[in-house]
Amino acid sequence: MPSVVVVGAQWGDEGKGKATDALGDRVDVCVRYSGGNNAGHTLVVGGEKFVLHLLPSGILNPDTTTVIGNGVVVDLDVLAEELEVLHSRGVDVPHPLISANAHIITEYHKVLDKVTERFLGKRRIGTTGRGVGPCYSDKVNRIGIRIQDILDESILRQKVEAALDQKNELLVKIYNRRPIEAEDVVQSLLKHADAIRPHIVDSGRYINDALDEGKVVLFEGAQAHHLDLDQGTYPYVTSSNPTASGATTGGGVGPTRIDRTIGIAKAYTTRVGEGPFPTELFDEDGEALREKGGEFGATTGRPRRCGWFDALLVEQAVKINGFTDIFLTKLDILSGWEKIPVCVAYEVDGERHDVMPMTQSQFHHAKPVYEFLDGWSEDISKARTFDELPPNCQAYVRRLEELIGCRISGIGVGPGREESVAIN
Ligand code: 2SA
Ligand code: GDP
Ligand code: MG
Repeated sequence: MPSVVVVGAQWGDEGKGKATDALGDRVDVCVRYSGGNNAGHTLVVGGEKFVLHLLPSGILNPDTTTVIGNGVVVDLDVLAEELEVLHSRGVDVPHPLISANAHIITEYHKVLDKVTERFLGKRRIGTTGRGVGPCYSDKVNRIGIRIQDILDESILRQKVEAALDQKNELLVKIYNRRPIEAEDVVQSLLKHADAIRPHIVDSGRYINDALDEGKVVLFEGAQAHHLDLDQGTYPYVTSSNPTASGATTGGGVGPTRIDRTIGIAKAYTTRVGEGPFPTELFDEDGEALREKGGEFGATTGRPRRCGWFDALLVEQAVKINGFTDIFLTKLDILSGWEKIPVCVAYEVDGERHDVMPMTQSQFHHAKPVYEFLDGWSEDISKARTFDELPPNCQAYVRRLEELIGCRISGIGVGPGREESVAIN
């Protein structure tokens, strides 16, 4: 597998971190290609839990070089803190390489993220409040601050001042807040200059050179297909492109360089933040999934909304991303239900839809049509081969494969690095 992209197939938190880490011993270079520290990727290694926000999930593999790609937005305080926390826990990881073209999340992005959400009130997106959306909008508006700007103090100052001319108008006049001082922002960024300078790279060249040398490169997505700015449930999305094609723009490689795209799908569905969710449960089953699955935001701690597996959602992600295979996570959480509902179609205003409807208003009105699959009661966390899974559990996996139109090549049966079933 010379190059592989890992993408969330639902609304995030499918277990991308674990899947990325588990592939680790075969990976030479692990690249984060989108998002920022809105992500929370959980790894459990030797019984110890690590939650990474900005660091690529390959970082715990000693032979893997990690890269923060140009498509990522970087909060330098968070980067320094994440490395420090790992070091203080005795985990001696090297500093990741950082793309010179990655954008920097500043104080004013974080303030704007929070005040905009408050201003939107009932129409809020439910962001993580990490400044991710405002940072990406500055990138698109061509007033962003990039990692390379740290290398030139006078350019950095000019850019921060130009951006703040605009932001302070907004903060003071619309949001009734105090203005932000440009010099405070400049100094808060410059204090990281010495630490990051040796690690700044032309990441596109670096990654393509690695591929030319036959190295294995893994592109790690954050968030998920249905949170993608273009493909997701807009406007309830994040401000980047987590989909597989985002790995090419956010990693700086051409589409011909990608060999495999793995979709990570949870055996049920969760969502955090606002937005439509047809199979969402408001009853004791939803509560049980949240409790058993530990479904709380890995960044904000917010309770995740929980519901049954929605095959239309994942089938859409399979189609648009061109997944070569799916890794199905958290199947162990479904042990104990007599019948497990799976959404196989929607009913929208009396009409049946076998694939995701085209428009936002149809999707908002979609009612799930369920097929009820037989459950199993056994603990499956010790299973390592498909044959070791109970027959009903095997049948659940096979039925999902049919419904989503994609091969399931692996199954997660627990949070630990080793707790997986490989299917050949
Ligand atoms: P943002 O902050 O601008 O990216 O928020 C926009 C929407 O994207 C959602 N989003 C996420 N959804 C699931 N998981 C994410 N990471 C954390 C986790 C979430 C947390 O791993 O649990 O801790 O709350 C993530 N990041 C962004 C977000 O909820 C908005 O719907
Ligand atoms: P990510 O954002 O996609 O990396 O996922 P998160 O880390 O936010 O959430 C996934 C949660 O499920 C984490 O707590 C993981 O440790 C856990 N997890 C991942 N795979 C499995 C699995 O197969 N079984 C169980 N029980 N937990 C898992
Ligand atoms: Mg997460």
